[in-house]
Amino acid sequence: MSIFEQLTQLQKGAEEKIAAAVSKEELEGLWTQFLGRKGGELTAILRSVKGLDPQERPLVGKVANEVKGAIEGLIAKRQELLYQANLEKRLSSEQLDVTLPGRWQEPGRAHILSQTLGRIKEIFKGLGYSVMAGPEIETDYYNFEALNIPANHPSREMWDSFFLRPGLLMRSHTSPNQVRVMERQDPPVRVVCPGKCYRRDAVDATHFWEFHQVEGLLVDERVTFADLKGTLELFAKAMFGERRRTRFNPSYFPFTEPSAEVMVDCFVCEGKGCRVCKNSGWIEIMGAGMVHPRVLQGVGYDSERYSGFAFGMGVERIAMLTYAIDDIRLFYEDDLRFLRQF
Ligand code: FA5
Repeated sequence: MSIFEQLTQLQKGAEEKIAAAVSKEELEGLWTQFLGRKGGELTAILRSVKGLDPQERPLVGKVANEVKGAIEGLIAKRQELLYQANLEKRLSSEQLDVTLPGRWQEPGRAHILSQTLGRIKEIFKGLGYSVMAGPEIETDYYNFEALNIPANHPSREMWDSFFLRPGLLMRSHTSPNQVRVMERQDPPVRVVCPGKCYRRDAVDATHFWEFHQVEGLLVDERVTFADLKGTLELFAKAMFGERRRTRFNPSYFPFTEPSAEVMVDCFVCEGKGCRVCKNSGWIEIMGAGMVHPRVLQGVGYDSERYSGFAFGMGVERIAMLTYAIDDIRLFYEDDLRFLRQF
């Protein structure tokens, strides 16, 4: 068989195989089989060119190039054909109905108590306070002793607590943070400490067994009760608006002297008296007072030189006043119909 016949035969064989190929991989295999540099059938034929008449060589080379071009062209064409067929198959099997409504992902949001806490912190940050946090599991020392509430002191009943074991309890207020902060730093101190508290209180519209407080503490030279009143009145106006009125009632806390209860007029009845304010027209939002000298001395402060005020506000009560919510239990029931409103 002449070399030209060989080449023609090769091309014919290739044409048949390429036309029958059904995958990209198969086509790649055919390319190697016919045109591969090492061991390809065309290469093998061309090797024999060496023994040819030198005058025939250029013609053989030309024809071989044509055969190569033809095979490459066929492979490319077949590849394109297979690709299109494959695409059509996929398009018809993976149908997409663009008229279907999308899957709605409802964006989450901060719980209303977190939002309220955020606002309280912002207001005090604006007044130059820093924000700190302390542990929820507290020792008897920080929760009571260091706050001038010795064991068996009758005022411990004010904080009916969940004890984990003797000497260790779920903190019943955020006031232990006063001591923790003062132990760590010298005056001047200006700090708010938000956090969860736990008490064995009977649950009603304004009491829950877990709730949040924000403790505030300011210690410096010449701090007076007027500073406390001014600060808290400013806070109440920033938080509730100019319309709400505040009132300071004399009160008692072992760690402040004098002490006060801060009340805001009831948002439900506007002070006339209702279930929420227990007919008093006022809702208590925090306890406050001038830090007792014994507490200052306990952390090594010079109580002659320094004085300070402290307050502890209930975050739930503040959220109730801000958003006109008449039952504290709503915060903890995880009812989305309620939570989605804020
Ligand atoms: C205290 O806990 C004091 N540590 C506050 C304080 C701090 C006084 C610094 C002086 C200086 P009291 O028990 O009154 O005080 O609680 C403070 C506030 O926490 C209350 O005004 C109320 O808003 C909130 N609170 C107390 N108990 C509950 C409860 N069971 N559920 C929801 N809120 C509560």
